[in-house]
Amino acid sequence: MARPSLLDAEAIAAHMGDVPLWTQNGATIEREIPTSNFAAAIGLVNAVAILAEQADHHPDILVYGWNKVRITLSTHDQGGLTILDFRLAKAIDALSINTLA
Ligand code: H2B
Repeated sequence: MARPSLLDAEAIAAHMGDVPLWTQNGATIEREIPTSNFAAAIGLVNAVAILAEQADHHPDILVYGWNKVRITLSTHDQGGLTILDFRLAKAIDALSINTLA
């Protein structure tokens, strides 16, 4: 299947409107998710891993500060943001997450 191409700045701005919990950071988008405890953080990582495998699109995931998860999305083989990143961001947002905030 053809890989989607890079989004331009205008398209990125439009997609950012659909994912208000995410912040653009250069060629990536990021979401910080504080959860209730370490087990909830790991549960979230596992749920994201399943979505990533289904999409064949894989985020960087950092668990830190005992209960927080930072998810960073970018399309490595395109060197920036594509529709795949925004699709996965929306799928992550649709998870039922036991967050603190
Ligand atoms: N994930 C991300 N984030 N970027 C990619 O370019 C990417 C990926 N490529 N997951 C996929 C796997 C590619 O290596 C396979 C062959 O589809």
